[in-house]
Amino acid sequence: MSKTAMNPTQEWKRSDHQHYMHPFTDTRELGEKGGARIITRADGVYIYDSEGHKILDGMAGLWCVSLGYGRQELVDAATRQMQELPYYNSFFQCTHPPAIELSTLLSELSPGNFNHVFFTGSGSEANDTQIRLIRRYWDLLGQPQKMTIIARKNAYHGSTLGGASLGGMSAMHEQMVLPVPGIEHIEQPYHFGLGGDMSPAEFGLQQARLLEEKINEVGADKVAAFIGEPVQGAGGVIIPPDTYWPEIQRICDEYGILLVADEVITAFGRLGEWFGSTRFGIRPDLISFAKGVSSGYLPLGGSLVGDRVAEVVIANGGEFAHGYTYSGHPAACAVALETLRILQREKIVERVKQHTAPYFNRRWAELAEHPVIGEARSVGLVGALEIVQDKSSRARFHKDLGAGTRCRDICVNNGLVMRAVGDTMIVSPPLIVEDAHIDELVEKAWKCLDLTAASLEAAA
Ligand code: PXG
Repeated sequence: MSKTAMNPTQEWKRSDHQHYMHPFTDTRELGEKGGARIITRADGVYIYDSEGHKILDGMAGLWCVSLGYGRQELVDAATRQMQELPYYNSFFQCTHPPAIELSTLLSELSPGNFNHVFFTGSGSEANDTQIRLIRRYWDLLGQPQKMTIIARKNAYHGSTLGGASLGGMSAMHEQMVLPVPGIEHIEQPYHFGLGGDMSPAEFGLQQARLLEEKINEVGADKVAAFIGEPVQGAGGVIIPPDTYWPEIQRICDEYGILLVADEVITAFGRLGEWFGSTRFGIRPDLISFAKGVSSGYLPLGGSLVGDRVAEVVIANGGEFAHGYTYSGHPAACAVALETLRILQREKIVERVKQHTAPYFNRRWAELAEHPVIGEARSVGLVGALEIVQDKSSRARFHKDLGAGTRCRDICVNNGLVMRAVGDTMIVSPPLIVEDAHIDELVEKAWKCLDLTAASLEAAA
């Protein structure tokens, strides 16, 4: 037996620290604090680390493993496709069955005005594609000055230059000269954080009307599009009040600007519908997708192109000078096809809507009773908890106490993946969770909040 096989964890941690630059990580600090947890296998809704700990995956990987781990059909779909045709491109008048079948199925599943798909390898590339499509659209219509895209603060649209520019993460902008020209940001519909004493309904309208103000500030003749996640995910599961999206839709319609729904997290059942837009009454012109389309088993993303844009860019626009080596990768498309067929066959989206989400929403709401929780909100199968020092004033713990990361670390050490965004804890479990898993999630979360409260008290 090799030395590594005998005692792999320490060896792996050392090599990881020396060679692997992790995404969104202070690599030096991680090494100094004992290194990364090494996940070696997973099954169903549980992941296992190299030291044998079993951990409930409350985040479905990174919002993506909708069908849970160990689905043999997905492995078989990838294997079959890799044996048959592991790679070919669709650039130079070629195509292949998985991309044809997947684009056809996506057109069937998406809202009625969507009939075309552009494939990418990720959600970031999907949003870069949207920028290219939006600008091409207005250019072809003879209005090239209409190039400003309005997005929101604290939105997450990816890590490429385009994605990070559309996103409203100030830490990302600070590390580059971002956003790229022609992207503006308005404030987000975060009621708990920004709503003060306003009712959610009033606040939703007020935040939506910021779009109208921004359009007038920039000049309606210069604004091309608005982009938003139906529910902001990485920003902390910001669920807009029900008044928000209808008002955004009204404004987009009135000014004739394109509406892009970034559904990288919210599509394919996450909110109990095939698309989160349906849940919020959004009628988008373009939809970005990734993650759940392939259940995270292989990387795949894309842009669903609505008829309004397709009519101009595809039917009458000539060559669209844009594409990736892995656009429509055959194995990724085969896995995505099988993912969508499993969702259909096992009626998982309907089950989430009728049973799993209502049960999760009910149980999650109980966490609002915890002494350090200022709000427990959820929609579909995403949820957030606001950790506060004082429930009535919503005052936070001192920043230096790092309440969120403290809670996250306590959770993972007690068998639960729950992510921290500042002092907001978030979950997004696999869509296939059973009631018993939801019970386990809520019970572990409560216990970990107790431990967090005690630890904060000791540290204060
Ligand atoms: N749009 C949205 C709404 C996303 O959530 C992307 C685009 C980019 O997708 P890719 O495939 O390029 O990563 C995302 C990705 C987090 C976290 O910490 C969330 C994402 C990615 C990484 C971390 O919650 N979302």
